[in-house]
Amino acid sequence: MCNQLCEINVLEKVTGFVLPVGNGAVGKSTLSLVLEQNKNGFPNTKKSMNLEFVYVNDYVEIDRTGYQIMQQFFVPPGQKSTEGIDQVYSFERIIETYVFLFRRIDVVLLIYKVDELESFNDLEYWIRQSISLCDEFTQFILVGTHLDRNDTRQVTETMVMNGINYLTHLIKLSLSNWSGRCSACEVSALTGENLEQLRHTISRAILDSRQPAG
Ligand SMILES: Nc1nc2c(ncn2[C@@H]2O[C@H](COP(=O)(O)OP(=O)(O)OP(=O)(O)O)[C@@H](O)[C@H]2O)c(=O)[nH]1
Ligand SMILES: [Mg+2]
Repeated sequence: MCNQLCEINVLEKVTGFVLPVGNGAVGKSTLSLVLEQNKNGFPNTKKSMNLEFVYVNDYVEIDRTGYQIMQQFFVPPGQKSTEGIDQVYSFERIIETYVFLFRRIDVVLLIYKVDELESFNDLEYWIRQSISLCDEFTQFILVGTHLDRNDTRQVTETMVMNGINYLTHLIKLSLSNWSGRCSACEVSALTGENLEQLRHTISRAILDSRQPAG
C-alpha cells in the first residue's frame, strides 16, 4: 500500500544565503537567473549597478529525509572599488550598505569564466573581499561559467585543483576554525550543462552549513 512518499520520513524546509562573487561579466546575474527560472538561455541581464535578489527553489533527499531548500541569492556587482565607474556601486560599497543582510552567508560561489584566466586569478581578490562575511561553517564552490566555450578554455583542470588547495589555505588563514569545504563545478548558462548538478551542490552545501557534521 505504501507509495513513494511513505519512504520519506520527514520533509524539512531550509533557507540558505548564497553570495556569488567574481569579476564583472563572468555571469553572476545570468547564472542566478537561469537557476531561478530553471531553464537555460540568456535572460536579459545588464551590468549590475546594485545588489540583486534572486530566489532559487530546490528539493533534495538525504537518508530518507526530504529537504525543500530555498536558496536566497544576494548578487552583487563585480565592480572593484578601484574600478570606479559612475552610477555603479562597487562590491565594497555594497558590503557597507547592506551589512545588515550579510549576517550569515552559507555559501560563497567563486565565479570565473573558463575562457578567461584573469577572472580565475582574481578569485584571490574575491575571497579576500568576502571572507569577513563568512563564519566557520560557510561553504565555498568554485564555479566556472561559459563551459560552452570549452574549446577556447584558458583555465585547466589542474589549475582548478591547485586553486581549490590555495583558496582553502587562504580561507584557513582568516578563519582558523573553519570546518567548511571548497568544491568545484563548471556550467554553461547557454546550453544548461551541469546547471542541475550545481543547484543540488548548492543545496547540499547549505545543509552542510546549517547542520555541520558532528
Ligand atoms: N556563452 C555564454 N555566455 C554567458 C554565460 N553566462 C553568462 N553569459 C553572458 O555573459 C555576459 C555577462 O553576464 P552577466 O550575468 O551580466 O555578468 P555579471 O557577472 O553579472 O556581470 P556584472 O553585473 O557586471 O558584475 C552576458 O552577455 C551573458 O549573456 C555562459 O555560460 N555562456
Ligand atoms: Mg551582474
